Amino acid sequence: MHRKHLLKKILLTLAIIFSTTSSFAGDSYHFVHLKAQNVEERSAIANHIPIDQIIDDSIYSVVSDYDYKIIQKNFPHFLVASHIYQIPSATTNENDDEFPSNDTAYHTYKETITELNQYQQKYPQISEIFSIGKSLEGKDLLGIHITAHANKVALKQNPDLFIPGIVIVALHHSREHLTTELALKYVDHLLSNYGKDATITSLINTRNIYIIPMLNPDGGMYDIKNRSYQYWRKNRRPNSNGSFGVDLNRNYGYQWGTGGSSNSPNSDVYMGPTPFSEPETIAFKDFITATPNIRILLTLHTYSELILYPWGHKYSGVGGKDEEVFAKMGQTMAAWNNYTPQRSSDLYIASGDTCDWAYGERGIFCFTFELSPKSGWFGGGFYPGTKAIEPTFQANIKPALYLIDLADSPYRALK
Ligand code: 0X9
Ligand code: ZN
Repeated sequence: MHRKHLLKKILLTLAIIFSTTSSFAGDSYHFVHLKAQNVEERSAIANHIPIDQIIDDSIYSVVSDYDYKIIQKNFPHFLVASHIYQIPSATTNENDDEFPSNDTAYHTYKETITELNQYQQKYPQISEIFSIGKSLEGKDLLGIHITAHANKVALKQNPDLFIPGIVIVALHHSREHLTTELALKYVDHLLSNYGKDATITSLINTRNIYIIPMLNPDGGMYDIKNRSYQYWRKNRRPNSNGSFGVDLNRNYGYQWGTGGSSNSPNSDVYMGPTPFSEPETIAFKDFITATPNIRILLTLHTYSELILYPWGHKYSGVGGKDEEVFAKMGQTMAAWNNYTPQRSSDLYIASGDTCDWAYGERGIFCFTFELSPKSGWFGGGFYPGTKAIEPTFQANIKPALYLIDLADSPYRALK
């Protein structure tokens, strides 16, 4: 980037950060820039804080006060720069169950449920809402099952019938709202093209497609509290020490707590007191376990534009043919969305994530997409605005159709 232009952007960003500082401030967050030379150094950092973006030897993250103190204490030599951001507290009586005014195109929990209901009403022959359980605060964890009616009838008669399944799940992390939007766009595109587009018609006729747009609705709605973004990541579990939240993507029970997560409840990468301590991860695990036809899982996160696959808890790959399948599928999808395909642990070690459990325990070919933007501080990071929704869908529809297609046998990817 041109130097002058870069300087202008930095000043603008700082102006935004400081102009949004309220005199009735709530929590503060810190935008941090760290330097780490290699994956081992990054993994050491990942034991304490989330790593949002890696560019060469730089790490960019937004961290809570608590996590910032941990960095200052443990990694002062890695810290290059930081900016404090004060989250504005409520100053009006505005309805807090709504996105900030520029982003009302994003769906709240209620709007998501309404949307799913409307789809079910409009397309009763090929869609059905299902619930996998309840969130900690008691919200229904809803999904939509897309398949031809004939499949549902056949499955009822013979539950052992193999109709290949895929699940797409969004919003493990509260602030990653773009993932819910992509999930809803997928639903709309699939349903509205049935009987019109030959590929989609055939996929709906031959697959069980499960889409769960909000696995962490408590966190997602907390993140838009007072109609200003809270930079919230975890669920809303009241922890024993008075802090809140477990990182749902560190709470799965495969090699849980073996690196890249924290046992401190205050941490933004808190693993929880035990594996599967949270209603949201339990519900998702139980749903997968009860749906053995699922061969492929896509879990949506933001940001950085990456396609990730196991392992996440150790540096090696899964080995054998499966490793080839993961790599080939990753490369194929990357050609469409222009994201970077890689093993999760090439970024940093993290244990207890969805994909390590899904593959390690259930043999499911599981991918994590880190959606747009590519860049944090200057690209919008977790809050890229309404303008990011449509391009993110356009970039990721082909990868989704490819995954749905391969759900009968992911090994076909190698043919
Ligand atoms: O750290 C995470 O949970 C994911 N990134 S995010 O910025 N959305 O929080 C990535 C998980 C990838 N898994 C491993 N690196 N093990
Ligand atoms: Zn995430």
